Amino acid sequence: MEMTKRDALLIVDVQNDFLPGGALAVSSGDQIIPLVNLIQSKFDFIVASQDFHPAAHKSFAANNLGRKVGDIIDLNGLDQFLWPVHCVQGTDGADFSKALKQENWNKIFQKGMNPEVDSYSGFFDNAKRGDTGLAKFLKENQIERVFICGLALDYCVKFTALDALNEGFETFLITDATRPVNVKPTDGENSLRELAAAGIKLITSKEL
Ligand code: VGL
Ligand code: ZN
Repeated sequence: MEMTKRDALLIVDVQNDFLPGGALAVSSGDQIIPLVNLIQSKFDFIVASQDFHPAAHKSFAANNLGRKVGDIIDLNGLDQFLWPVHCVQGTDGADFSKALKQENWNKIFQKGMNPEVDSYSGFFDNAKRGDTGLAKFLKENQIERVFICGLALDYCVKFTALDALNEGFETFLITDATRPVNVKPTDGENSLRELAAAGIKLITSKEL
């Protein structure tokens, strides 16, 4: 593929808590890191998202009396799957993996700071109210195509890709540079099907 100045790489949530040994580990999530590092060399413009919760975030089962991980509650009108405590601001779990190259990043977009709403997408919270400013930043920098990789395919990668498309970017998912958390074993495959049906182009890193 011919890469241009109008292309951006979006690296979603490659943080310690989503890696093996972390609080919300994605199986084989660490395997994408060498690939993400390699892919970065193809791009002049790179942004990363960072899941960055306050300890009191209501998406954590521990902050909902009598609830456990995997329960679904109503959180301010939205169905909320309850997660283990993860990516808490100031903890090692919220940090990017040390194996991940960061020196060429243009900007980091943090999300999930409002304790009353979860935020899977790097663009907007799940209620579509809070805006991280990512779309504006990409547009100000004349970006037209976004290439997405990172964790987890079935949550933050999926919703970031759908919002990117919705914001008018030609959107590519780099399928070998993502992994699903698979709350249900088919979530990963279903996400790929859903993204392709929406008009997101599925490519492998070799095609870049
Ligand atoms: C994520 C669940 C909760 C993700 C973040 O990065 O995919 N998943 N918070
Ligand atoms: Zn989270």
